[in-house]
Amino acid sequence: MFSTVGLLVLMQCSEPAPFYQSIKLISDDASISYLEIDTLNTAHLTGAFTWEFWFHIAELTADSPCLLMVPDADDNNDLAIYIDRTTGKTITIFYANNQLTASTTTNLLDGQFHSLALANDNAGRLVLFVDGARCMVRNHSWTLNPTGRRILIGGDWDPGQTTPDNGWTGWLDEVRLWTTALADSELTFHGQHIEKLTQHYNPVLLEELKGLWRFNTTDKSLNVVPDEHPGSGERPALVLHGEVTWTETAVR
Ligand SMILES: [Ca+2]
Ligand SMILES: [Ca+2]
Repeated sequence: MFSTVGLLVLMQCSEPAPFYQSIKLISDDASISYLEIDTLNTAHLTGAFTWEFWFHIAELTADSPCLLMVPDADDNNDLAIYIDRTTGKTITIFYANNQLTASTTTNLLDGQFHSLALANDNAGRLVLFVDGARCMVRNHSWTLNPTGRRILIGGDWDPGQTTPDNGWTGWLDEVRLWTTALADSELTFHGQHIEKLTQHYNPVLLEELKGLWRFNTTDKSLNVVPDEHPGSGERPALVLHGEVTWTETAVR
């Protein structure tokens, strides 16, 4: 029978399992590391959507770091997000091969964690938020034409090429995909509160969350990141490519 003293000794001797809270991508000019969504329903990509990223870019390659690239059938930028590698304050968005730029007072390359969200409603309103502050609003009539495959996070495909580039070294703490344009007030809240999925409990809104990759696990051997959105439906996984490691580093 265990004595109380014996149990205390056992508890003091057992190490808590490390908890990994983010993914580290390690890239250089010779080869980049990235995450690829195995397959994504194109209906999640073409209507109203919000992409959200919490990330920390620590080291650059010779290219501007790419957060997201959704290619069309020719591997052109159907939807893509790049950060200017010189200032860290200009963000270039590609949408249906159209190029937009946004400016932010925040330097996204200052060695800190940041959040970035891109939301598009069904009425042609596209907004970009950085750390909870809106830095672009644009009305458009463009239509996306994604294939649902070869979607990269942390790099891009150049047209006609099979080698990904525009990588960077740093951490991803969380990525989310919604099939609705989150309201500006919601995006402001999310910029400061990664720990909450919604500002107020909202089961209707949560049904629009179709991809949730938090990179929180005790299992460092995983070579895919499972989707863990709370509702039912498809579970697109992120496949790790290159030098990718689980780390205990997190935003919070
Ligand atoms: Ca490129
Ligand atoms: Ca995380």
